[in-house]
Amino acid sequence: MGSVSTTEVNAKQGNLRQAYYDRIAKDHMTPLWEVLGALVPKQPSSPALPTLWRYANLRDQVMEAGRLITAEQAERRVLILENPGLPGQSAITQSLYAGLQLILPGEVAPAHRHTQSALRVVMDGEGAYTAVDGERTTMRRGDFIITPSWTFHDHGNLGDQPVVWLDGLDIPTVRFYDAGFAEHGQSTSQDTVRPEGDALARYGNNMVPVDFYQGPAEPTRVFVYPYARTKESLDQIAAGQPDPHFGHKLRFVNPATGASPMPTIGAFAQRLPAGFETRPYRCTDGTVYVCLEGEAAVAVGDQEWQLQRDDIFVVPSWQSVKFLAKRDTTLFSYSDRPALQSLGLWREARL
Ligand code: 1HN
Repeated sequence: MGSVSTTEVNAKQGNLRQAYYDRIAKDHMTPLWEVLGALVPKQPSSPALPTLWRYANLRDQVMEAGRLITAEQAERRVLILENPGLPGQSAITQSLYAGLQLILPGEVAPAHRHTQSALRVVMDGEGAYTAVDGERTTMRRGDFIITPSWTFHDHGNLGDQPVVWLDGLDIPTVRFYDAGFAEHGQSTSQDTVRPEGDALARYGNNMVPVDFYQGPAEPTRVFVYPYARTKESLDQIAAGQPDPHFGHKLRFVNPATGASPMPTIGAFAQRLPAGFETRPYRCTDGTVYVCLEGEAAVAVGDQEWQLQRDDIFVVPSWQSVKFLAKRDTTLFSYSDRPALQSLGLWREARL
């Protein structure tokens, strides 16, 4: 009797298994042992790629869109910043969306609401407003504005300059949970029911209305965090010692609870003094950064960029990030950190 080699035994066993997999696939079953390692990785390895978008190019491209379609025709005239590792998914990380929106003088973006939560960071131009549930706010550079889940919102440009902002939404998160609802408003622009500044005065000045008690998961009534205030805080704390990993970094909160302004998206503002180099850091919340001021070298995983004013980049989950500021640099960032934290999935490593 000739001996059978191990290779032959393995080949035969492989064929038998494959035939079995093919049979059970017809009944919608598949073997765990073939995918277990990929399902339960030792550490995150996001398909999202570290990516930089230069503002000069973004602006040229969105201005061209301005010649091709009106804001009203488009409903929202936005170029999606799509992660090259997530093609066709309208996603910048697995859980978040980013887009650059343009509104030209005289245009309106009609009122609607949806269960997706949104934030804006104003980048360019003056004279536009966003209205959230009946109150307008004038959009100024660096302002962080939110439209929480299911709040009516519309935009308009009453000035004479194009206005550009970054939109951040939890679109992939809401899609993952199959929880998307949307509807149009009754009119193109909402009727104003409160004067500008009302919400900030009532809820954003270390006080709340006497009979106001907020549920823990409710979004904040403060829907604009003016850059003037953010900058004032950063300027002040920058007189002190920077944290080795963060420089001077603050997170935006719902002032009534201390929680994130919205449950699915967290936002941060950060100052890196000229010449300061951060130690490498990573965390499980994939993060989108905007360079509001300054100039810095940034290393994300194996990528390195010379960051200029208004450039946008993404740090996927568990990729290390490290900065070297060439000048005093101010960064805005947003991520899914509050969602991960409330699910017990947030981790960080200070390297
Ligand atoms: C949206 O409502 C806005 O209100 C911007 O400006 C981008 C992307 C997808 C879905 C809704 C806005 C959006 C969006």
